[in-house]
Amino acid sequence: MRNATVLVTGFEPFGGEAVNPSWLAAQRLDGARILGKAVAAAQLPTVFATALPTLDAWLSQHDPCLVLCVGQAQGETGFCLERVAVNWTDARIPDNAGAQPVDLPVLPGGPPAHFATLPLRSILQALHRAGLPARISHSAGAFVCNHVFYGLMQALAARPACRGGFVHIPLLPEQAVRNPGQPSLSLDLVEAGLRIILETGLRELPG
Ligand code: PCA
Repeated sequence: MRNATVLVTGFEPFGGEAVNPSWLAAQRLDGARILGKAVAAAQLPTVFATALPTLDAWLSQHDPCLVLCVGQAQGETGFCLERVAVNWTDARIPDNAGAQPVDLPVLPGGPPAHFATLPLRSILQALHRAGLPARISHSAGAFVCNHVFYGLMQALAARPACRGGFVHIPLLPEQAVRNPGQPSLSLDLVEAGLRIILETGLRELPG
């Protein structure tokens, strides 16, 4: 059956961290079935030069009906449902290949911004009903996550049957121990929230 796959991506650890909860949580969903759709998880490099080619390869391989990219955001207390990806890069730290692009577009000549096509309001309400902390965010930053979110939505413009979006998640409790004062969320709760996001997104797919 075509369009039966859900693609969830997470990132490699970056910025000196040993783990990235986005990948640990995505991995837990690999092989799951949600509302009859098979979930495939893929890891993206936290590298400007290779993250989008890697994502494109996964899109071609799976031809998904829904894509959720997940990234870690230190300082966040809950799920940040990203509304908008901007065509701009301003890396605060080097990526995992040592590149630190500043004041450069993601896609020269591309539109200034792309919006997520997931039903963010319904997802927010579903997360809150489950007692999970969540908000809608209007900036995914200007590092690799925004870069991937922008590239994802640019790619999905050519795949109108596929909906997509990006969610940032907090550090894990074990990461917060090494980053005193930073809020955190357990991997179990992150996994539970991602399942809710995917289920709500699938329920509201057109057709
Ligand atoms: N977070 C970074 C990139 C990889 C990740 O998990 C970001 O917010 O851009």
